[in-house]
Amino acid sequence: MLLQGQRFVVTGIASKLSIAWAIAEALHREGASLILTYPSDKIKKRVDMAAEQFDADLVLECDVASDESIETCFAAVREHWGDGIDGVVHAIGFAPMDQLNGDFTEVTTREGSQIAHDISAYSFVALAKASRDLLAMRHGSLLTLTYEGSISVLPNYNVMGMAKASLEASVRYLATSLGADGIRVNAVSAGPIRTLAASGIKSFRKMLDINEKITPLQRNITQAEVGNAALFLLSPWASGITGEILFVDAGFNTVAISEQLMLDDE
Ligand code: NAD
Ligand code: 0WE
Repeated sequence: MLLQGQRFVVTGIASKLSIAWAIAEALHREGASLILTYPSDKIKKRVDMAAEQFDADLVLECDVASDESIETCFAAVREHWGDGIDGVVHAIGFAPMDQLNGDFTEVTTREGSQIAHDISAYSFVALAKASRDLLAMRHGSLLTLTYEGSISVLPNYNVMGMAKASLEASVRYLATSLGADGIRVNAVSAGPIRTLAASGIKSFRKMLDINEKITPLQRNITQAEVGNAALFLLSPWASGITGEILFVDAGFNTVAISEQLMLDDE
């Protein structure tokens, strides 16, 4: 019970496969109290299921495309936990589907780029603004989820790579801005996992197959492994860590040419 008596707001649950579901599960397992959020009525049912399973205090609407929705959400959080919160989890990413299939230069548009950056990167700053006072009261922390596509190129990740690079820079700027308030800001960079956000991505299966040939651990990672790393960064055990991107990718980012791919070619 690492987090008994601590309070977290978790965004980004859309199904049992969601990374946010596994983070909520890990936080709940360690005794934390939770508020869960959903972006639209379509998703609410799933979040209600999670709320029941993890004994959440509240389920609130929070569409990060709208400042008003974010403000209303955190007003309700403030109403419930007026003396502060210990953490906010941002597990949100979105680009229009047409941006994620095909040649980067061809398929990337101004509108697609704006949406990807707004929902996937700026929204983290927006959540930081809305939760700053509550986090400062208990020296809490912010956590987001990113992906290797911010640094190196993967087929079809396209404008999401730009948005994740922006998100990772925001982790560092927020960490510096909020450090004086005792608030930490970190990210987990997760390896590929089959979630709703991976469905509809052309040849995602193939990506997972190739990934397990490249990683030092010779396998893909699980949602639960991301949940445990997230739990650590959100916990007092990580009190000296801020502005950090922690890879939970079975070592993928450390390898340039894998032994396995050399063997396959012989
Ligand atoms: P997911 O589809 O389960 O989660 C994405 C979430 O974004 C959903 O819950 C969706 O409701 C939410 N969302 C979209 N638009 C929103 C809006 N306007 N307001 C509020 N919420 C909105 O998929 P996931 O893989 O669990 O993704 C969670 C995070 O993890 C994303 O940031 C994603 O980029 C990141 N990530 C995923 C992988 C992977 O391979 N699945 C790897 C690394 C990082
Ligand atoms: O960040 C992500 C998911 C990004 C994502 C996925 C979708 C699918 C549904 C953003 N927006 C949408 N919009 C939709 O309409 N990941 C890290 C998972 C992911 O997505 C990829 C990947 C990987 C890995 C897309 C192409 C290539 C690899």
